[in-house]
Amino acid sequence: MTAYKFETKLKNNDNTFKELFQRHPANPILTAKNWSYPVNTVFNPGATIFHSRVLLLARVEDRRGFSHLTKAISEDGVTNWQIDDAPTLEPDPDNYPEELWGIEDPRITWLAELGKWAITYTAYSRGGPLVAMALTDDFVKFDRRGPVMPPEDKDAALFPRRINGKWALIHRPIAANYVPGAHIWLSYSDDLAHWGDRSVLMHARRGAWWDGGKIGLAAPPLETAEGWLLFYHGVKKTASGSIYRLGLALLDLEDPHKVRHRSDEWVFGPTERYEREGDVDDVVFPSGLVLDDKTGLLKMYYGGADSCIAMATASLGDLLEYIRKCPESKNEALY
Ligand code: BMA
Repeated sequence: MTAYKFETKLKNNDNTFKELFQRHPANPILTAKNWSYPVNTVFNPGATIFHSRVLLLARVEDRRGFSHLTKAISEDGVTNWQIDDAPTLEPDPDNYPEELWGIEDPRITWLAELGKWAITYTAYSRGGPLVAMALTDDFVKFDRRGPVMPPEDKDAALFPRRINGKWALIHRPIAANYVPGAHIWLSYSDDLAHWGDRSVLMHARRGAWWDGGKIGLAAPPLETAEGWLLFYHGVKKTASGSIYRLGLALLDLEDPHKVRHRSDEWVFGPTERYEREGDVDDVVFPSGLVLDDKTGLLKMYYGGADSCIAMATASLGDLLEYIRKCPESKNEALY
């Protein structure tokens, strides 16, 4: 019989698991109670730096079950949030029919070339969830670009700059009634409107894996000297529901289709009460990152159990040291 070989890449000297992310003691940092109008839940926020402050664009679910986006701004990214007292970006199904059942899960990318932020979000259309995009330079007025990918597709974000002359978009289509599995794709465009050169970037693993069956982008890809750091969620189906956790991968800087490394184990998962119990139990859903260039400290914003917004910090150096030790990715469809 062969010995059990798996060894975590994250070990303390006493053989316990060494956490890469530290939850903020003030978690959850935002809940429906912080809103000045009645809402069901707030969760899964996009994040960016806006005028030297942390700006979150929260997914807010109203008491019909439909979502809209509302911004919250804070100096330290933890306390004293200034929250808009009405939805910042509301579904507009009269002009954008794909937004019939709401808009969800925004990811924010600063596009220096355009001097604008791109917000990629899920529009919940009659035909299923699809990827939509809006541009803004002030988070007050939004220039909607409509559907970018047809249903079913979500968990999308742009890379912050062109790669080999083209914009690149990560997204996650699902082929219903076909080979089970939801995988992360990469598509390219010259003009942010017409997308092509599509291919699978990373496959969901199968069987017992923590990311067996379904994966999707978490926060937008982060450019580092060693490659694009990819934060992705993996879903494990269990008898009592699904568990949403976070994994990491490192993509080649100039050819992001090359997955250099991929973590075998998850690096962040639901353990706290506000992550384990809520409208959807056992979900951490990171969707926004803010990096302090001077200290290398990352703030990761995430939804907890589809019911609150929480934050955890990590050192970018630690994340890179970890992912470097992870296996080279074979990017195979079957594990
Ligand atoms: C996913 C998305 C997320 C949600 C998660 C868990 O499919 O819809 O918005 O947080 O499910 O419910």
